[in-house]
Amino acid sequence: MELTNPKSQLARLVADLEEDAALNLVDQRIRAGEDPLKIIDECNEGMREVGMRYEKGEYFVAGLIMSGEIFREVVERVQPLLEQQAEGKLSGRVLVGTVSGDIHDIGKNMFGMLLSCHGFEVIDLGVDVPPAVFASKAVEAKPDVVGLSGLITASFEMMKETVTALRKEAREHGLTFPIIIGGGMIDDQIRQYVGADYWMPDAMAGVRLCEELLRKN
Ligand code: B12
Repeated sequence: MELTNPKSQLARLVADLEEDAALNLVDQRIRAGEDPLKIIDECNEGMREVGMRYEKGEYFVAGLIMSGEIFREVVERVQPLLEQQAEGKLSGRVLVGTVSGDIHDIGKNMFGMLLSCHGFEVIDLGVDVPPAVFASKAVEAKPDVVGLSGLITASFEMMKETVTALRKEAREHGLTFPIIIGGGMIDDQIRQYVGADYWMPDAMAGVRLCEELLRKN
């Protein structure tokens, strides 16, 4: 198998779907006191490589599923460390979900987990959430921030519809909440297209933005 992006050993093991070896290495690095966010970043890099191999036809959907399972197990291992490091001073409510038609939830779950570790109340609507459900839940929960996740191209259109539905309901009910979008392919051009207020490249940056937005209010 060709290695197009052999940056770190952990990223390579995830990319090669070497579950046991990857998890053993994660355990070792946790014992050595490494920053859990660095471990997650390297796994993320491995996941991107899995996606590239899938695009090239070197992996099939089973490879995507396997990589998702490895990532889930890594998160299970680092989550207690992240919880220990939790700063949790501010409190605010964040409504999160993956938009309609998209079932990717690893990044969204990570955003939610890090928010909880930083003292936020998280209302997670899950995956494949229709725009109308997002909008009605926002009216019910009155969140301080709404975060939409989407990883596939088709999600951009759905994010746009979701932002429109959220803004309409917010106007009608006198609510104001900023909308942040995130997911592997999101950039500022997509943010503009979708009409969201912000986009963030990773979950931790999203948490910092939520903290900043709450401080401003
Ligand atoms: C694992 C995986 C799957 C798993 C998902 C398991 C799960 N429970 O989520 C399964 C097998 C289900 C899957 C299915 C499919 N997948 Co898939 N999948 C992936 C893969 C390899 C990794 C995604 C991942 O979890 N990465 C790790 C997480 C941590 O990264 P992340 O989600 O980007 O999140 C980070 C940031 O983006 C951010 N973030 C994410 N959301 C949010 C939200 C907010 C508000 C904020 C602030 C931040 C934030 O925080 C995270 C950490 O920093 C990607 C490859 C890739 N490059 O992303 C393909 C990929 C996304 N999949 C792809 C495809 C094509 C599919 C399928 C259509 C395959 C098929 N033929 O069935 C289906 C789609 C099903 C659907 N309708 O949604 C394509 C999409 C291409 C496109 N242009 O649309 C990709 C890019 C692979 C590729 N290169 O071709 N997939």
